[in-house]
Amino acid sequence: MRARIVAGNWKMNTVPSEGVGLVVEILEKLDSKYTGDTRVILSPPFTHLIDVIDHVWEVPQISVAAQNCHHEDNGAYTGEISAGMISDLNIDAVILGHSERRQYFGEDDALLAKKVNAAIRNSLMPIFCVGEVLEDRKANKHNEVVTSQLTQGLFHLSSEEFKNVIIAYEPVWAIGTGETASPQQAQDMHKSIRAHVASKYGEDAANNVSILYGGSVKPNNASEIFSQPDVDGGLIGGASLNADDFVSIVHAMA
Ligand code: G2H
Repeated sequence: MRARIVAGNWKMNTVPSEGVGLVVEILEKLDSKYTGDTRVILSPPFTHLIDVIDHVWEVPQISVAAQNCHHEDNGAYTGEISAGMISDLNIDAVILGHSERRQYFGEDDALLAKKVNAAIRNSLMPIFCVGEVLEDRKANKHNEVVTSQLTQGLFHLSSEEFKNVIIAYEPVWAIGTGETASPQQAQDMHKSIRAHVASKYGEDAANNVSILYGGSVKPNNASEIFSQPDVDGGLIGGASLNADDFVSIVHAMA
């Protein structure tokens, strides 16, 4: 049975005190010993990963993810953070391949494949993001683009390594725009992603991998998107910065 997951990607928002305030509020509203069926992941900026993990490390169904890591384990890379530095904080996941990293920081599939390796070798679960831009969708190339991102970024992993991967489908045209993929568009893409995983790793692996939807998920549209059979949860941006909204999205997954 694959995991159901709601992950909050705080992006470059919150200073440490605000981040701690947010996690405290989420715990109050969710339950300070939350053991729900939906796994919750919080992804704050690097500066307060440690503060956030301090608040949730004893909560069974809540974990913490970083938003990026470098592809090397150490070295002369001023300003960078390695996967080992993150996992040493008892953090177990990292978001990789987010379209904002691809778009603003020039991260391509070849680099992302190396970052995925760095994550796996340091026991971090990659939350690997894929998604097409509007032109691709208009040209009916969305399936092709997404399958290529998966093949190039992930499919060098062994079957054993692939068991640690979470996939997030985030159509770029729906990110922070207020526009969401329709539940049917999300389902169609998630089904296509699962089929692509099956073609490489087999049916069992495809049935076990969690595929999250991301892109303007809000309390008022989460239930419908999450009710699709191949949607196993969400990667939430803007709405994860408000404890009421985020907790209501977590409940929408139930
Ligand atoms: C997509 C999503 C979270 P938002 O980037 O990764 O953000 O929910 O604000 O569209």
